[in-house]
Amino acid sequence: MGVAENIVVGSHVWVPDPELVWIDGQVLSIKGKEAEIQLSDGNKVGSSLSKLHPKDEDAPPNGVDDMTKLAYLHEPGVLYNLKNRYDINEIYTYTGNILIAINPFKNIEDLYDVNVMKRYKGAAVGDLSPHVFAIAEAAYRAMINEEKNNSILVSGESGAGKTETTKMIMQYLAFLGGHNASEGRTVEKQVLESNPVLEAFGNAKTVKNSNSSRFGKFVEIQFDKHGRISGAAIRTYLLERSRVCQISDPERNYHCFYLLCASPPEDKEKYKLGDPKSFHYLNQSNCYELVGINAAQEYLSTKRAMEVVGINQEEQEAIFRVIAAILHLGNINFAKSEEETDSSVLENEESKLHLQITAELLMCDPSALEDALCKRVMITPEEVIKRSLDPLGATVSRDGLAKTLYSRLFDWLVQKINVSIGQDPESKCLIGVLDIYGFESFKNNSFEQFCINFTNEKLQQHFNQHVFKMEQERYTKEGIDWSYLEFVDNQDVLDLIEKKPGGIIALLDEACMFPKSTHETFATKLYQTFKDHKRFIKPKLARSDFTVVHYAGEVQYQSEQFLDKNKDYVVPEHQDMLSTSRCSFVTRLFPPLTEETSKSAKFSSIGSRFKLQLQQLMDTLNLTEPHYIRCVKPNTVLQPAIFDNMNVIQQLRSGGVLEAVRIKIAGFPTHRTFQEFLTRLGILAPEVLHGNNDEKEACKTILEKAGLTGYQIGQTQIFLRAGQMAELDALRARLLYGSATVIQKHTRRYP
Ligand code: AOV
Ligand code: MG
Repeated sequence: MGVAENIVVGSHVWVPDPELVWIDGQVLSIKGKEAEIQLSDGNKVGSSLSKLHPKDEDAPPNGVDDMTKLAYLHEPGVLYNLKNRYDINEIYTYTGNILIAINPFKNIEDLYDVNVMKRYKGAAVGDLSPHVFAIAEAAYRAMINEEKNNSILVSGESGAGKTETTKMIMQYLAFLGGHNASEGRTVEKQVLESNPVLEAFGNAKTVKNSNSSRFGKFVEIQFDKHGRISGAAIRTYLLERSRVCQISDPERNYHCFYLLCASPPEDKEKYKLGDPKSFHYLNQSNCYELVGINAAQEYLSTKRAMEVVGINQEEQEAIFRVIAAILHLGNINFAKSEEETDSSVLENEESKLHLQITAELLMCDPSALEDALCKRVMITPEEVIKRSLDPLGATVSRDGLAKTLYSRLFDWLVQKINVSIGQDPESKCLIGVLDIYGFESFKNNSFEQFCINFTNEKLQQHFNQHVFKMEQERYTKEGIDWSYLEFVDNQDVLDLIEKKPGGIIALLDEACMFPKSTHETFATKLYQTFKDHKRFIKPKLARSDFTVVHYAGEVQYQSEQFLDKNKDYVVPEHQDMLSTSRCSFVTRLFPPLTEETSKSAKFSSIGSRFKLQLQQLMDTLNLTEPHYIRCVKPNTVLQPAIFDNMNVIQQLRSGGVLEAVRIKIAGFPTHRTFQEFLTRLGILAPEVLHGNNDEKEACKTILEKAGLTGYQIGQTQIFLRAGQMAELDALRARLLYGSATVIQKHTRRYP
């Protein structure tokens, strides 16, 4: 039975709207399959009945704290429930076990202070209002009681609040599993202080978020048998490398560059730094400062955090020397050589100076640095020749060196933090917290988006399996049949991407290994291989673009840079030059190549390595009891108190929230205790209410009288299929008001 049958003249309905997505109104008249509707904004519109959804007039004006309490679980119901709550600063809402968090873009007073933590300690989910602490509490209790690993998976688009949410979770876990203040530099302090360090080096301002994480992160917090934090391990995923040498207005490079430029005079002197505007890697954008952030103070607090996580003064100095060297490196420019054609020399005195300083900071030989930037060694059977690069080639070489230096530095930081926090080999259990990039679809989508969306497909599969399992368990507990549940899987998209052999990543690796490949030959290969794949589309008119039909929608990828970006390749000349540095920190970043590694290091596939990392992540997650938090960004202007329906609904669709709702709808989305059911619908069979004490029987009679089928009666509750509550309400409305007279009657339908 469709929705249309439940809608009569006088029904309150949700009508599709191009701007608001859904708008409410009341049906004025129905002709055939068309309805005329009086909208709440004063307009009248016509709409096909099949497009309407019934609106629950009895829904509480401030919303319900769990979507499953909605009488009608459908898209407009979900959307407006969130909106009504957001308007009164209730940013958290459950959908069953999933927490939805809508970014308030302002500090909500007393939302996270220690008294709130104390209240949530020991409370069950649902006892108190929805909160990120309630989820962390549930994970901790489950871990202690069942001695099982748990995980909390935080997702959402850029700027939705994942990182902030993750920090709240870690803070709460440190509160529960912390040590005495007298114990000094404790594990939990180190875990918490790893955040500002990683943010300084791995976050940057983007158009979507002024503190955007440019890497994915999984933090495993280990606990001892007393439930106290005893160790931790941090894994990071795919840091964005291109940002180091290329930014566009109004974005910024990684925070650490600006912090260092704002360091005290003696440090600036030491690192030969000055105005950030003088560095090419920073002045490609006009944004140097962040609103509300004092870079000089941040520099000092980052150093303090580095100290806490065990990075000593000497190491800090080496790190900042490398950071400064990267800035100077970016200012080395090349010009055509007058003497040799197709070769390059340093452009001018200024470039020579920057080369000198870069070499000094990296503690290597300036002429070796110049050679590494401008020349390539060619080994022929007869001799070894040095070939010069043209100015463009030398610039590419320079940027490559900057990216390699930075990404090695970042990996070093992560590893160092891991070593100094330490793993607890005797740990009983752990809680993993995942802060990973959400689904992305831009005008231009490259290899990064491809990897990010691949991650999301993986997590979506995990999510679906979990939601599905939870529903089954709930039904089994009530002793009802769940054979209705249909499981929709995205395995086909995953196969398209990662299948070996023959998936997109495998074909990309093949292309990278074959010297004559171009992005065009790669794209052609994709078109041929997947011409009948229903998740793959060759866009009309496209010559090298391809579209993947992701669970969250279609994304068109530009293949131009896929080959380049997939190659993790350190130029041997760079490697050789840096491994001779007099600075032990730099040589540690570039250990000399052994015969073995130098061969295999020729081409290492970022895509394949990422796939492997993801598989390891999934294996870890599969051994845990997961908890999900879906962060939502209510607007694109990053302002408080603006709830943009269109934006929110897109995220609910792509973030799997509506998918979870869909799985619920496929089963028995509405459940009511016998008592609740009778209160609302007793009027449909008044005779059963008199003289009959068996609530279950009374409910059964009402359902039979209404002519419904397919519902289930559990031990304590009635389980209705989607739309059945609306049908019952429509019957009740007819009984109460007759038919057309209902128009304009806004009184509650029953006392
Ligand atoms: P993200 O992690 O999801 O984006 P963040 O956690 O960095 O997003 O949040 C972005 C900004 O929103 C923060 O800098 C805060 O200003 C604000 N914000 C987020 N959550 C809250 C909250 N609970 N209360 C108050 N303000 C908040 V990205 O890493 O870009 O994908 O890559
Ligand atoms: Mg983040």
